[in-house]
Amino acid sequence: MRAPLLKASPPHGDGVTGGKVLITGIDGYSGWPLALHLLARGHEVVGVDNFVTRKRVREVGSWSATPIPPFARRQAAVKALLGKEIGFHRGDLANFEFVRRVLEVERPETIVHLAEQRSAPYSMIDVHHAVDTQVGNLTGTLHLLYAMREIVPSAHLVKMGTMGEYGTPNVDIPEGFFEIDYRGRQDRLPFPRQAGSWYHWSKVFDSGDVMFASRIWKLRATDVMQGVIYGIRTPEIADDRLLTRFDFDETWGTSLNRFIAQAVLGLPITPYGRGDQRRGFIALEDSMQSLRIAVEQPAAAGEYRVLNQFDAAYSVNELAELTARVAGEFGLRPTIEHPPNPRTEAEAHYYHPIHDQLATLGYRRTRELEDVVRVIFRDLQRFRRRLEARRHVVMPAVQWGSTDSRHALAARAPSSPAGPPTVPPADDRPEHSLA
Ligand code: USQ
Repeated sequence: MRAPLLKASPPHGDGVTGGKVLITGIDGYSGWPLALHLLARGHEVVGVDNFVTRKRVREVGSWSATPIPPFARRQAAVKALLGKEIGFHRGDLANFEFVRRVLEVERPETIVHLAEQRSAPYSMIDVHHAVDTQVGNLTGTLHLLYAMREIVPSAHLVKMGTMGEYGTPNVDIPEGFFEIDYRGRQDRLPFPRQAGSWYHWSKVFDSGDVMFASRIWKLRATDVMQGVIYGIRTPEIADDRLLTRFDFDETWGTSLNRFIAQAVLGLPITPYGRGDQRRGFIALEDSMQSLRIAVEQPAAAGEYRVLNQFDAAYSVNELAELTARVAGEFGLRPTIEHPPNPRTEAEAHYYHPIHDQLATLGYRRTRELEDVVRVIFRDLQRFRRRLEARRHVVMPAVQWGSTDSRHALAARAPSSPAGPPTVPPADDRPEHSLA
């Protein structure tokens, strides 16, 4: 069933009047805060989602630490607290007719495409999860590209990619392209991709498809090479009714978010293996700022623009130590343990990606890592009961070296005799009739 399409209220906010933005994956960790941020900037926002992230997180026995109400209640909260409306179409990008219909009805100026399976460990569970990830992600992107070409050819596609497409080469990582001099000839070529999971490879293939479509059809496209995002709050998320999801289990939680949840739970903080693997990180609020900048300063017709989006690179050891130090301020004394690395990845390597383009477009870092970590601790202490109920899904089970981790996942049992609640609180019930 499709939620009624609402008419957006006239733009207001801090002076910026934006065009209509369609966010695919609006119910997700990034999609929801982006919707709130763009509304505050005066954009009209319409979303698409099939609620499959909620379903997949339940599949691995977890839930968001923050309670996430059904989407209609999220829309109602936006109306009550911000006086704004978010249009919404429930459906799956795997259905090309659905994609066409949404673009025909909405005719957005920008499409921010976030509706993809976003977990590396989930894609590594077994062959079915690998196929589900790659087929689903590529199908959705191709359907969007074809429908854009046909219906809104001058719209701008902001596509969520990942820094993980590049891997960890022993040279600097440019923003998408590099100049090469080979056997006496020169060219500007896409920088080699060396992804580290089936999920990350799906983003590589997506990037190729978006680059090709922008070339043959003169589409405008920005491919955002997103680093690891951390945090719960943005300026628009002051009221708990507007919270975004916060995953902490092994499959859906990302490293720093997980480390803080582990500290709150009294579990060891888990930098995998040696812990010197480095990644680029960015606070949720600044990630929203970057995406908004990409929306408001679109790529030119036929341009395939690549933005590396992160603020600073940290090793997971550095993040673990910082987490343990800030935990002390909250009376917590977590230990740091190094479980055998479930992933196949370099654990000590050169890492120097360039990230200049967003700054050129006006991006400025506004959040310091340590401050955000404190805010997360404060929030997670309030949601401790929900963390406790799922503490058995925190430690790693999915092994990159195995072709089938389903049994390891299924073997995880609740550690408390009471186990997790069998009936979630009313505000966390899944959306009905999931696509
Ligand atoms: N790691 C640990 N301990 C943990 C969890 C992770 O040491 O408990 C390590 C991993 O081995 C890896 C690093 O932390 O070396 C990053 O892992 P992550 O789970 O924080 O992030 P990742 O799996 O790479 O994926 C996340 C998002 C994905 C996004 C990506 C950006 O789930 O959607 O594309 O970050 S990036 O990492 O730059 O590719």
